Formats: sequence, structure tokens, C-alpha cells
Amino acid sequence: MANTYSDRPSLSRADAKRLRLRNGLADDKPVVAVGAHDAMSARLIGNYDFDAVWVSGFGVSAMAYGLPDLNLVTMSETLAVTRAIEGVTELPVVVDCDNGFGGFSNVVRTAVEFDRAGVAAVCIEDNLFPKRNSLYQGKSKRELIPVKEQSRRLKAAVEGRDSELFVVIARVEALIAGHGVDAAMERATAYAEAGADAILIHSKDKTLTEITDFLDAWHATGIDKPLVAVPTLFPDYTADELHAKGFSMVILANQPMRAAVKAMEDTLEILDKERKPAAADPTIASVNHVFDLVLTTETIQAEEADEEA
Ligand code: SPV
Ligand code: MG
Repeated sequence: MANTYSDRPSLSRADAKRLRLRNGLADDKPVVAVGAHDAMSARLIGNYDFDAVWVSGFGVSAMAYGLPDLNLVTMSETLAVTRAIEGVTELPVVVDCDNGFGGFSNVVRTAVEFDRAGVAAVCIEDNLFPKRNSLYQGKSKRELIPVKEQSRRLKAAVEGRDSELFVVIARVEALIAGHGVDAAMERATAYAEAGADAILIHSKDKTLTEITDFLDAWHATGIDKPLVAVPTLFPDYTADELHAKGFSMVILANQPMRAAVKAMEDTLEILDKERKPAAADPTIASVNHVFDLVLTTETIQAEEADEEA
């Protein structure tokens, strides 16, 4: 499927990344995406052996806006953070677009805007607005958009794309909402038929029983579309193990955000106690390291090159 595009003579930067993602999804190893919440976290992810950047809705809500992941961050606020991320990474960017930030036309506009912004993929979930983060364990309503309506939205989002390489991932929340494997299968099948390029099946089942039942049922359908996992709540499986079970992409969604929060808290505790910068220095990045990460010297050299000539 993906290889039909590979003989094209030249592609835009955006389409080249989209093709990389599509080829990765068809590969015999998993696409491993890691969650970014800002441009620096995306830069850092790019310095390791990962395949894609996941723009985490949870991460952007919490880190860029200091807000809970409850559809409080708007499409344009997510787009602003995404543009910053897209601009500094050579990896394909997969954006968590929640439920498309509203109704039918919001979903369509979301797909159009993120396609134009040059990202490789958007992920659209079937949580009813206002959504609740899937990891939240407290008491809260979990309502899903009716399957027919969500399929209609996904179909329109796919039809509205400018580049045929742009990837639309449909996310199924039926297992998270406690609707069971049959309901999850009904949704996954309907979204695939609506034209979604891949299906993210989210689950909080540590034992993988539900996921395994889903995978068996999915593979029995013969639908040849890649599956995506977010194993935050079944964290002991490696990406390779999940690939062997049938997942083409594995998203490590929020570990950099949680690392940043812990590191900042540890440092603030030290500063609160010691009241001088030297107390924190041994455990934090040097100023020069941060300068290097954002290419400060290279940028100054480029700026001043003409003056020297
Ligand atoms: C996110 O990173 O925002 C996700 C994944 O959607 S999860 O938090 O597991 O729902
Ligand atoms: Mg999210």
C-alpha cells in the first residue's frame, strides 16, 4: 500500500515525512512515537532513535497551558504548539487532536488546518465534547459520540485532506468507556470503512485480555489497516512485543512531560531550601547545553557570516 508512493520524484518536506510514517506503519518493526508537549521536548525526542513525535493533548494542556485535559485547550492553541514542534523536528509529527474540538465541522476544519500545517498525521477520538483524559481514574462521565456520527465526521475529514499522504488515525475509546470488545470492534470497523488510515485502540486493561480479544476479532476481519497502541496503563510490554501482537505503532505518550515535572519539582525543592543557584547546578542542564540544543552558535554564525566576508 505505502510503497505505491515511493517512486515519486520529489516530495515536499511535509509529504516526505508523511511517506516515512506510512512506510513505517507497513514495516516489519514498530513505529515508536514519543509524546512532546513543546518544541524543546520534540527536539530532545529527535536526538534518540525514535520514529515519530506525538503531540500529546494531555501534555500540551498540562505543560503549555497549565490546564486539565478536558477539551479546554482550543484547536488554534493546539495548532500553535504543533507549529512550533513541526518546525524543529525532522521526525513525522502525529497530533493528538482530541475529538476534533467540537462537532462535525470542527473535526473537518481540524483535519484541514493540521494538514496545511504540514504534520504527518492527526488522531481523532470518539469521546463526546467535553472529553475526559482516558487515564483519569476518578469519578466522571464517559460518553462517546454515536458510531454513525463519528464515522461521518471521519469520512469528511479524510475527504477534506489536501495531501493524499496525510494520515488520519481514528481512535476508539469504547474499551476505556467500559463498552466492551464488541462495541470497540463495531467502532474500529466502521472507522476503517469510513476511510481512516489507522485505528488507535485505547485500553486501560493491565492484563491485555481485552486488547487480545480485540486483536483476535480484528485480525479475523481481514481489514488491512494498521493498529496503534498507547501502553501507558500496560507499561511492561516493549514496543517489539506489542508489534508482535499486531500493533504497527506504539505511542509512549507522556513520559517526557512527567520527567520534566519531576525534575522541576526536585530542583525547586533544592532552591527553596538552599536559596542559591549553585545548589541546583550539579543536577540540572548547563546553560551551554541549552544553547547547543537550540543551535545558538550556528544561528549567530549564520547571522554574522556576511559581516565577516
Ligand atoms: C495524550 O497523550 O494526550 C493521549 C494519550 O491522548 S492518553 O493520555 O493516554 O489518553
Ligand atoms: Mg489526548
